[in-house]
Amino acid sequence: MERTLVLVKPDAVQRGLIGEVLLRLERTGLKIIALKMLRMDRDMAGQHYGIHQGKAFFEGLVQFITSGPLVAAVLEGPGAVEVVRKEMGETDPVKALPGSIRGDLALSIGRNIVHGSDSSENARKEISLFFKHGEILDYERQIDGWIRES
Ligand code: DAT
Ligand code: MG
Repeated sequence: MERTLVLVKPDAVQRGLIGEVLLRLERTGLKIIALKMLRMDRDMAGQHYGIHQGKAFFEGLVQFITSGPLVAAVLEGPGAVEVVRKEMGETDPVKALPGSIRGDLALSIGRNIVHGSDSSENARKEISLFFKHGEILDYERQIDGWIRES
Protein backbone atom coordinates (compact mmCIF):
# COMPACT_ATOMS: atom_id res chain seq x y z
CA MET A 1 0.00 0.00 0.00
CA GLU A 2 1.32 3.46 -0.90
CA ARG A 3 2.72 5.71 1.83
CA THR A 4 3.54 9.39 1.97
CA LEU A 5 5.25 11.76 4.39
CA VAL A 6 3.27 14.76 5.65
CA LEU A 7 4.72 17.67 7.61
CA VAL A 8 2.43 20.09 9.41
CA LYS A 9 4.91 22.96 9.19
CA PRO A 10 5.92 25.38 12.00
CA ASP A 11 3.50 28.10 10.77
CA ALA A 12 0.55 25.72 11.17
CA VAL A 13 1.73 24.69 14.65
CA GLN A 14 2.00 28.35 15.71
CA ARG A 15 -1.42 29.14 14.23
CA GLY A 16 -3.14 26.26 16.03
CA LEU A 17 -3.90 24.40 12.80
CA ILE A 18 -2.40 20.97 13.56
CA GLY A 19 -5.81 19.39 14.07
CA GLU A 20 -7.34 21.17 11.08
CA VAL A 21 -4.64 19.90 8.71
CA LEU A 22 -4.66 16.35 10.05
CA LEU A 23 -8.49 16.33 10.00
CA ARG A 24 -8.60 17.25 6.33
CA LEU A 25 -6.09 14.54 5.45
CA GLU A 26 -7.46 11.86 7.76
CA ARG A 27 -11.05 12.25 6.59
CA THR A 28 -10.04 11.26 3.05
CA GLY A 29 -9.77 7.74 4.46
CA LEU A 30 -5.99 7.67 4.45
CA LYS A 31 -4.64 5.90 7.55
CA ILE A 32 -2.17 7.61 9.89
CA ILE A 33 0.48 4.97 10.62
CA ALA A 34 3.11 7.21 12.28
CA LEU A 35 2.95 10.56 14.05
CA LYS A 36 5.36 12.72 16.04
CA MET A 37 6.24 16.28 16.97
CA LEU A 38 9.81 17.45 16.56
CA ARG A 39 11.98 20.42 15.71
CA MET A 40 14.18 19.91 12.65
CA ASP A 41 17.81 21.04 12.80
CA ARG A 42 19.72 22.54 9.86
CA ASP A 43 21.30 19.22 8.97
CA MET A 44 17.95 17.46 8.75
CA ALA A 45 16.44 20.37 6.81
CA GLY A 46 19.32 20.21 4.35
CA GLN A 47 18.67 16.52 3.79
CA HIS A 48 14.91 16.88 3.50
CA TYR A 49 15.11 19.86 1.11
CA GLY A 50 18.41 18.84 -0.55
CA ILE A 51 16.84 19.12 -4.00
CA HIS A 52 16.34 22.88 -3.46
CA GLN A 53 19.93 23.56 -2.38
CA GLY A 54 21.37 26.49 -4.37
CA LYS A 55 17.98 28.04 -5.11
CA ALA A 56 17.31 31.64 -4.03
CA PHE A 57 14.69 30.59 -1.48
CA PHE A 58 16.73 27.76 0.09
CA GLU A 59 18.15 29.70 3.07
CA GLY A 60 14.75 31.17 3.93
CA LEU A 61 13.16 27.73 3.62
CA VAL A 62 15.69 26.18 6.03
CA GLN A 63 15.26 29.08 8.47
CA PHE A 64 11.50 28.64 8.39
CA ILE A 65 11.33 24.87 8.66
CA THR A 66 13.78 24.89 11.61
CA SER A 67 12.10 27.87 13.32
CA GLY A 68 9.88 25.82 15.63
CA PRO A 69 8.26 22.46 16.21
CA LEU A 70 6.41 20.67 13.44
CA VAL A 71 4.32 17.54 13.21
CA ALA A 72 5.46 14.68 10.99
CA ALA A 73 3.16 11.88 9.91
CA VAL A 74 3.10 8.90 7.60
CA LEU A 75 -0.21 8.36 5.80
CA GLU A 76 -1.06 5.15 3.99
CA GLY A 77 -3.68 4.22 1.42
CA PRO A 78 -4.36 3.85 -2.30
CA GLY A 79 -2.81 6.80 -4.15
CA ALA A 80 -1.63 8.33 -0.88
CA VAL A 81 0.95 10.60 -2.55
CA GLU A 82 -1.50 12.01 -5.09
CA VAL A 83 -4.39 12.32 -2.65
CA VAL A 84 -2.29 14.33 -0.17
CA ARG A 85 -0.88 16.56 -2.95
CA LYS A 86 -4.44 17.23 -4.14
CA GLU A 87 -5.65 18.08 -0.64
CA MET A 88 -2.61 20.35 -0.10
CA GLY A 89 -3.18 22.37 -3.27
CA GLU A 90 -0.53 24.21 -5.28
CA THR A 91 2.75 25.25 -3.67
CA ASP A 92 1.79 28.95 -3.91
CA PRO A 93 -1.32 29.43 -1.73
CA VAL A 94 -2.46 32.33 -3.91
CA LYS A 95 -2.84 29.84 -6.78
CA ALA A 96 -4.11 26.93 -4.68
CA LEU A 97 -7.80 26.21 -5.23
CA PRO A 98 -10.41 26.88 -2.57
CA GLY A 99 -11.13 23.67 -0.71
CA SER A 100 -7.45 22.79 -0.58
CA ILE A 101 -5.45 23.20 2.64
CA ARG A 102 -3.17 25.87 1.19
CA GLY A 103 -6.01 27.56 -0.71
CA ASP A 104 -8.13 27.84 2.42
CA LEU A 105 -5.53 28.42 5.13
CA ALA A 106 -2.48 30.18 3.67
CA LEU A 107 -1.42 33.25 1.68
CA SER A 108 2.33 32.99 1.12
CA ILE A 109 4.57 30.41 -0.59
CA GLY A 110 7.09 30.62 2.25
CA ARG A 111 4.39 29.95 4.87
CA ASN A 112 2.35 27.28 3.16
CA ILE A 113 1.31 25.12 6.12
CA VAL A 114 1.97 21.62 4.87
CA HIS A 115 4.42 19.32 3.09
CA GLY A 116 3.57 16.13 1.22
CA SER A 117 5.96 13.87 -0.69
CA ASP A 118 5.81 14.30 -4.47
CA SER A 119 6.43 10.64 -5.43
CA SER A 120 6.37 7.20 -3.88
CA GLU A 121 10.16 6.97 -4.21
CA ASN A 122 10.74 10.31 -2.49
CA ALA A 123 8.19 9.33 0.15
CA ARG A 124 10.32 6.29 1.06
CA LYS A 125 13.44 8.45 1.46
CA GLU A 126 11.62 11.18 3.40
CA ILE A 127 9.87 8.71 5.72
CA SER A 128 13.22 7.12 6.62
CA LEU A 129 14.62 10.55 7.53
CA PHE A 130 11.83 11.15 10.06
CA PHE A 131 10.87 7.70 11.36
CA LYS A 132 12.60 4.54 12.54
CA HIS A 133 11.03 1.20 11.58
CA GLY A 134 9.50 0.66 15.04
CA GLU A 135 7.74 4.04 14.91
CA ILE A 136 5.63 3.04 11.90
CA LEU A 137 2.63 0.97 12.93
CA ASP A 138 1.13 -1.74 10.80
CA TYR A 139 -2.50 -2.12 11.89
CA GLU A 140 -5.96 -2.74 10.47
CA ARG A 141 -9.04 -0.56 11.01
CA GLN A 142 -12.42 -2.25 11.02
CA ILE A 143 -13.77 0.54 8.82
CA ASP A 144 -11.24 -0.05 6.02
CA GLY A 145 -13.71 -2.26 4.10
CA TRP A 146 -15.95 0.81 3.78
CA ILE A 147 -13.09 2.92 2.44
CA ARG A 148 -11.43 0.57 -0.06
CA GLU A 149 -12.47 -2.62 -1.79
CA SER A 150 -9.46 -4.75 -0.83
P1 DAT B 1 5.94 21.65 -2.52
O1 DAT B 1 6.07 21.95 -1.05
O2 DAT B 1 4.56 22.02 -3.04
O3 DAT B 1 6.34 20.24 -2.88
P2 DAT B 1 8.49 22.50 -3.65
O4 DAT B 1 8.99 21.12 -3.37
O5 DAT B 1 8.69 23.04 -5.02
O6 DAT B 1 6.93 22.64 -3.29
O7 DAT B 1 9.17 23.52 -2.64
C1 DAT B 1 9.38 23.16 -1.29
C2 DAT B 1 9.03 24.34 -0.42
O8 DAT B 1 9.93 25.41 -0.68
C3 DAT B 1 7.64 24.94 -0.68
O9 DAT B 1 6.63 24.26 0.05
C4 DAT B 1 7.81 26.34 -0.24
C5 DAT B 1 9.25 26.66 -0.60
N1 DAT B 1 9.32 27.31 -1.92
C6 DAT B 1 9.21 26.72 -3.12
N2 DAT B 1 9.31 27.61 -4.12
C7 DAT B 1 9.52 28.80 -3.51
C8 DAT B 1 9.71 30.14 -3.98
N3 DAT B 1 9.71 30.43 -5.28
N4 DAT B 1 9.86 31.11 -3.05
C9 DAT B 1 9.85 30.84 -1.73
N5 DAT B 1 9.68 29.61 -1.22
C10 DAT B 1 9.52 28.60 -2.09
MG1 MG C 1 8.16 19.32 -2.81
